[in-house]
Order: sequence, then C-alpha cells, then structure tokens
Amino acid sequence: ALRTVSTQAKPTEIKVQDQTFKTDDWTNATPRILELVGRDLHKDPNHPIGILRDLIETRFQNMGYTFYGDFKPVVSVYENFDVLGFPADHPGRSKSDTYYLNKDTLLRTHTSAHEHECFVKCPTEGYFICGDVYRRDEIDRTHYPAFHQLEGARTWSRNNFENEEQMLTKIQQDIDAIPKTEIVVSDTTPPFDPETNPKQSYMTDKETALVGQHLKRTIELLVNEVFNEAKKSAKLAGSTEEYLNEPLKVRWVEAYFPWTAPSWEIEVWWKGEWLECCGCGVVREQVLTNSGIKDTIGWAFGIGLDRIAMLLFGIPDIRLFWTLDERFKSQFKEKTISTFKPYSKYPGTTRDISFWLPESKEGFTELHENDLMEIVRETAGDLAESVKLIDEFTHPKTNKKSQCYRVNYQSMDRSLTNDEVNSLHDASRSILAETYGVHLR
Ligand code: FA5
Ligand code: MG
Repeated sequence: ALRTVSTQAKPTEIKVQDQTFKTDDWTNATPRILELVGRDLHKDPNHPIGILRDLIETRFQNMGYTFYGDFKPVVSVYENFDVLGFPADHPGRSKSDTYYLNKDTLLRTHTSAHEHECFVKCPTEGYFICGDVYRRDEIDRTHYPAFHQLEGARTWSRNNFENEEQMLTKIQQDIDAIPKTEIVVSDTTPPFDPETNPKQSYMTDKETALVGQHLKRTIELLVNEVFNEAKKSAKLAGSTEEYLNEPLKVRWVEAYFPWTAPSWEIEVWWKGEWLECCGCGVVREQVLTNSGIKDTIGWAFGIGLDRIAMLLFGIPDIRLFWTLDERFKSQFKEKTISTFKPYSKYPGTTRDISFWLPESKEGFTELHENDLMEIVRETAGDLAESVKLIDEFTHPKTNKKSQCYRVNYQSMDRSLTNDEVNSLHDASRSILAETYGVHLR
C-alpha cells in the first residue's frame, strides 16, 4: 500500500515510544521517520554505529567522563534550541529543516539538546552523550534524515580553586595529561579573535586559551584514534594509497554556534579532501547558568558518527545502516573494524519529475527542496537512492519557473520491477501536484 504525506487528514494525536503527543500546525514528523525512533543503532554492539561509539568511548575510559546513551530523541523546543540561545529566526528552527511532533516538541536535531540536562545532573566534570538525531535533508548516499552524534563536554569550576593561578595550573596539567598523538595539526586559528571569533567577557584571555587547547587536544586524540583504525581497515582491504602510511593531517577552522564562543570545526585530510567532522567551542556562560552552574568554564563538541562509520567499514550508502537484511548485520562483530562486502548490487532506474511552480498574487511560490524530498521519501522510503535537482529555468516571456528533479530508485536487497517504480513515481507526482499546486509537465 502506498502512503501519502500531507493529503491525508492529520491524526489528532501521534504516539512515539509510549508517549502521546497532540498534533497541530507544526506537526510534520512522518510515519516513516517515526518508525526509525527506537531502533537504537548506537546501542547495538554488533552494528557499525555501535562499534564506532564503543571505539571512541573505550579511548576515553578512566579520564573522568560519564557516558550517556539512553536519552530519548523526543525533546522540547526549549532543550533543542531555546536554552542554547538559538535566535527566534534561526533557520534550524524552521519546519523545512526540523521534524516537529507539535509546536513545543520535536525530534532532536543534535545531541546538544541534552547539554542542559547533563550540566545539571552529571556527577563528573565531563560527559559524553550518544544518540540518534533527525533532520529534514536532501536524499543521497551520504545524507539520511536520521543519523548519530556523539557529544562531549568538560568543565572546571572556579569554586574548586583558591585563586585564578591555581585553576590555570590545573587546566594546564589536564592538557599535559592527554595522551600525545602523531597527528599533524595545521592550526592557523588564534585562541580567539575579537572580530571573527570572540571570547566571552566572563572569561580571561588565559582561561579561554587553555580551555580551547584542552578541547582541541581532546578532539585530536579522538579523531586520531578513529582515523588510524580507518587506515588499518583500508590497508587490510588491500588499499596501498600513500596517505595510509603518513601521520593523520587535520586543521582547525573558525565556526559559529549560538551556544559556544569561540567556536571551531576540525577537518581531517582524507582521500585528497578536507572532511568536516566535528563542531565545538567554549561553552557560553548562559548555558551553564541556565543549568544552575555558576563560576564555571568549559567546552563542548559534537561529532557525526555515520559518515565516519562509512569510511571505517567501507559502507557505500548511508541507507545500509538501517537495513534489516541479515546479510548486512551478520557481517559485523563487536569491537571489530571490518570491511563491508557488498552482497549484491541491484541496478538503479531513474525517473524525472518536471513541473511549473504555482503562480499566486505575490508572484511565484517557492517549493522548499526538502518538501519534495519528504514526499519522495514517504512514498518510496529507502527505495529512493537519490534525488537531484537537474534543471531549472525561468520562461523569458511568462516569467514562469520550471524545475526538474531526477529520482534514482534502487533497492539494496532486491531487483525492482518497472511497474513498481512507475507506481511509486506516479504517486509522488500526484501528491506533489495535490499538496503544492504545481503544474506537472
Ligand atoms: C552540530 O550539530 C552541533 N550540535 C555540534 C556542536 C556541539 C557544536 C557542541 C558546538 C558544541 P553540525 O550541524 O555542524 O553541528 O553537526 C555536527 C556534525 O554532525 C557534522 O560535523 C557532521 O559530521 C555531522 N552531520 C551534520 N549533518 C549531517 C547529516 N545530514 N548526515 C550525517 N552527518 C551529519
Ligand atoms: Mg556544519
């Protein structure tokens, strides 16, 4: 049976993990997305995501961190955005980017949604949080509406020290205690930059510099551990590329997050390109004071696990993480990095959707790309391998705008028939026309 998206009357309530939520104008979480909630791939020790999480957490055992992995992905708008200082008009809050259950409740878009709770209750000075996160996004081999993040944070309370000097000495000792790596770091970013990456006024220059150093050394230790494993795995799989024998190369670039200042991202040199893998920064005072913590300074980071797991395990398509096919799951064993052996390759088949955007009094209505993605995803599910905008033009006389999207249908587990693909594609086309009033071509 085919599913439809917004043409069906919205239920008045939806149930997620034994909790019931009243729906409203904001509700846009689809049944297919809600089916993923509770799969808990990060808690499966024999799944690539769980193996990667375990690899990282094992590296940080006995270093003063508490490890959390049980927070539920349904959180409040307050936890995901407000407490972190996201401005009211931040694009991340929009319905086109985020899955809402209703106006107050959503599927977390990042594990930072639990920083607040952890700062309140964590018994140690540092913590890690692992969880599934959800974002409305494009469809291709490296994007999926659900993925996984690992969050880390660490604090120092001024109240534990007699004076500033003593605290700075302790942070320096904590930096020196982080195991050294062979990683090559090209770091051209200053500890902070008043113009582009300012520090907070409640912290001194030295505090900011030391907390930033502790943060960077910690993340370097993490990525060194993970990417050295990826290199071993690539060599075992027969790759002889030169970079596999060289020390890992990383660089730090300035970034912006509403709840950290200064902020950075680390990029790892991998197969000839810089790979963005982790955002981080010095936690803003308001996040700590909102959690009832005063006179405390610290850092936080958030790393995406799925793309790294794809490299580590040689997994060509992000959808595979979610397959229930035993031919996938049986290949992986706890605490072991192994290279995925494709069990078969089924051909893909493409179909195009072309249409004129609808006209209104104000001009031409825009269709958000993610809305089209969602229709295809809800109709075809994981049979949609990718969706790409391949053509766009404005008619010179009428000013009408036309778009063409190409959908590649491909199953990971079986061959698709033409009839099956046609009926999926026709269903997406009709829903698009009915829901957004576009004129199919
Ligand atoms: C965040 O989500 C912040 N919460 C990170 C953070 C935490 C900053 C604490 C400061 C302090 P960002 O949206 O850049 O940031 O995502 C973090 C990482 O998640 C990215 O570097 C990337 O590795 C991964 N990621 C982001 N979007 C996707 C996606 N659609 N699919 C797979 N991985 C993704
Ligand atoms: Mg980013």
